[in-house]
Amino acid sequence: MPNVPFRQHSSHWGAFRARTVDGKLEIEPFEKDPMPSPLLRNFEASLHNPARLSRPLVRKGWLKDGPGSDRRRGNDDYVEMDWDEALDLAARELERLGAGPDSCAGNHVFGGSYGWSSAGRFHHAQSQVHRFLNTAFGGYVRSVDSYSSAAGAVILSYVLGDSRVMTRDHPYWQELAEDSELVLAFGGLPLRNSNVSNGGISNHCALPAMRTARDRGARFVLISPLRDDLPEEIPCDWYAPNPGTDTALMLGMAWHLHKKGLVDQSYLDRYTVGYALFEAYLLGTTDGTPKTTAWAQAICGVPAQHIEALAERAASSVTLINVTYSLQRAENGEQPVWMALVLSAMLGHMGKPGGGFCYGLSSIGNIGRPPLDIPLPTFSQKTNGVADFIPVARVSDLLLHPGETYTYKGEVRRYADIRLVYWAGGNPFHHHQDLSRLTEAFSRPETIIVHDSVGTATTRHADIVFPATTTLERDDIGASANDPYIFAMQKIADPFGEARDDYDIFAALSQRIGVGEAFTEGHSVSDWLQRLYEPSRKALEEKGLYAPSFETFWEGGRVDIPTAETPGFVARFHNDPARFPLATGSGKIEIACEAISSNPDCGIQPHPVWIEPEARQDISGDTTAFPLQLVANQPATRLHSQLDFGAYSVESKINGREPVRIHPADAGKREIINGDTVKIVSPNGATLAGAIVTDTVRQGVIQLSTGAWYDPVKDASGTVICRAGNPNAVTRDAGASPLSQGCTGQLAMVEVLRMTAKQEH
Ligand SMILES: Nc1nc2c(c(=O)[nH]1)N[C@H]1C(S)=C(S)[C@@H](COP(=O)(O)OP(=O)(O)OC[C@H]3O[C@@H](n4cnc5c(=O)[nH]c(N)nc54)[C@H](O)[C@@H]3O)O[C@H]1N2
Ligand SMILES: Nc1nc2c(c(=O)[nH]1)N[C@H]1C(S)=C(S)[C@@H](COP(=O)(O)OP(=O)(O)OC[C@H]3O[C@@H](n4cnc5c(=O)[nH]c(N)nc54)[C@H](O)[C@@H]3O)O[C@H]1N2
Ligand SMILES: [Mo]
Repeated sequence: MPNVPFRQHSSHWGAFRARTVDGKLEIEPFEKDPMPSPLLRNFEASLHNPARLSRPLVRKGWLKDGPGSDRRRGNDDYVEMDWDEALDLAARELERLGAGPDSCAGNHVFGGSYGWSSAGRFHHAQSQVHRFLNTAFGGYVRSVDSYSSAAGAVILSYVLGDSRVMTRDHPYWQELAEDSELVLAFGGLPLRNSNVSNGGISNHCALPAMRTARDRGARFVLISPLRDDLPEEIPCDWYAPNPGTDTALMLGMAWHLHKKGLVDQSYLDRYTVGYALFEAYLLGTTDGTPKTTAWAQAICGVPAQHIEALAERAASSVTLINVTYSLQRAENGEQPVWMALVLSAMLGHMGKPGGGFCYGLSSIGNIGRPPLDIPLPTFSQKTNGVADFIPVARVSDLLLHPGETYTYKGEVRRYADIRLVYWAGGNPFHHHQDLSRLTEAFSRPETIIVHDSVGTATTRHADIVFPATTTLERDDIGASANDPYIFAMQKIADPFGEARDDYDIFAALSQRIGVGEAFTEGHSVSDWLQRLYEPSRKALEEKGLYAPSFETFWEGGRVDIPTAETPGFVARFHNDPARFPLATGSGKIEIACEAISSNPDCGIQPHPVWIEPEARQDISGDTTAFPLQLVANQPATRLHSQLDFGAYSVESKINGREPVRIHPADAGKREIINGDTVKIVSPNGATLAGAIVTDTVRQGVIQLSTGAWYDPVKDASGTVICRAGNPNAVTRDAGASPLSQGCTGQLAMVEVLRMTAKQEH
């Protein structure tokens, strides 16, 4: 047995030590992690999978006919090139588009480059591409908010001051473990999602916290279409409202609290504004419809007496109301988040340990863990001289409708005219909605450049593709908000083929266009890692804590960092609202919001309301063409589309396709049995998937996770069908509302058909 030492590393799904022996990867999870993530198993395949890109690729049509709009993107051949030749070609094209010293041509460059790439504070691909575009073009058109949280983040910025108030500093898992009496889990508390945190996670503490709460006698209520959105070992009452109707359910609860005199008026008076206006809506004074529990039942499908019992239980316990991100990744996604906040305020439990409102607990692993007390290593992206941006999920609109107007946060804005798209570390042909429409959008720019370590549907729509190393193939520093370590991320394996670090690719391009020194500042990677580490080390030293030199840190593999002991924002506000006001217009929680009501371009009502989603509008009965609700949630067996070819992900597939779960009653009607290949169709497209028939999903709902690699073919009628099971083949590309324009990919109306063996081929 060769004596290869294990080396420290870290990833979005956990810290670990690893080594390669005879080309095979061996992994030991971080010894202090109580529940290491099974996603670590996907890494092995990353070293040698045929999907890896080895050499630069240039699209044939682009080489032959030059830059320009081109419908062949997505369906063209590529030629392999030497690095020097490909870099020269790309640099000439960047110069043609205006790159160079003192350039200010960034108005026509889209560099949002949304995506999770890999953990690591230096090789973070999005930071690298942003720094490059700022250096080469003086800036770029960026994107704001995230696919994760847009409708929720935007509404909370108006009515609570900032969504980070809830995601960074309250309530903690520890409070749930020790203090909550009743947990209302909208969207559940899915363990699979808490496996992952952007930048890394060293302590998977969600299940241990839920177990402690359970053993103490706390009760859980799961409000979700899937039973396994709460771990099976946690007993719960399970309510499965129609997806997208939680706001109606919450309004029913609110109405019942009012009727029974259970509203905490003194809390509302002290900490909130606008309740009277909301109450008029609740009681139907303003619109003639009282939001009774019977009214709520007719919309959400949960019986009125259950809604009433739930409201009464919530009023008589210390109740934590958690809303996962999923609820707001939908049409009018602002409403359930805002309404949950209002319901919490009516109950008066906010500010009590273990009580109140929480946004995103269990959506991302590090939410609900105490914040850190020192700054994390940061790589400067330099300054973006272009003010223009898009809400992140409006990328197809941007490329298809240059010059046209749209609204965002009460402002009327115009889409830029984009000539160059540069993407590194994201996979829009996984993450964006209505991929047929995105294909059309990607035909428009003059040139598209993409870096990735693997050949994805996105690289197949690019003109120039540069092969990047993976995290295992380079040194880096790992650190993440709310995670109390800085990890050395030591190189585990040599780069695949001729793959290069994103940094080296950008350095080589920068040099060719005359901005090399500005991009690298003359530093090698190891110089940069030491520079990034130093401010954190210094902060530790100033606090009198163990602050090892870079060399000692690197050898030891990690350094502990302290968590903040000071009370969080929410606690301070509740202790003294006059002295510690929220960053809202009134300084208080806004049940009705003046900034929204005074600006018609906000386009939403001044308080939370129930709005029937357009996509759901004619689903009463079985007569419509698309009667089933698709829930397109996060995958249990990988992160997004990353390492879909890894062992853990592959084991979950059915005949090589993503599994879709369907209720026995819905399957029976369609003569679908376990293991069948099915076709999921919507007005926007179609995808194949492998059926699992199970009553863990609510009747009327099917569930297909995101992340299977988009693999489109056209059938005889010209319809595009994805063969792998990517739900974005069928989702709709519509913004959540005129206020946030957020991603609505979580839900879609569909039909499911059984495929015969003949149809499959
Ligand atoms: N229908 C529907 N769609 C959704 C969602 C949903 O709920 N429903 N959820 C949305 C959400 S919340 C998100 S966050 C998005 C996620 O969407 P993305 O973040 O775009 O998805 P990833 O698969 O993580 O894409 C990361 C890409 O970066 C590449 N990569 C990894 N490391 C490196 C590196 O070092 N360098 C380079 N150059 N590339 C690298 C990977 O190979 C991969 O192709 O999806 C969204 N899409
Ligand atoms: N393993 C793994 N973990 C991940 C990720 C991953 O790709 N893989 N991605 C990470 C990222 S980037 C993000 S943003 C988070 C996302 O975190 P979330 O957005 O919270 O996660 P989802 O899995 O999309 O949805 C959670 C659950 O909400 C339920 N749900 C859907 N619609 C409704 C509704 O209308 N009402 C109710 N009550 N429930 C509903 C679904 O049953 C679904 O399983 O996850 C993170 N964690
Ligand atoms: Mo996300």
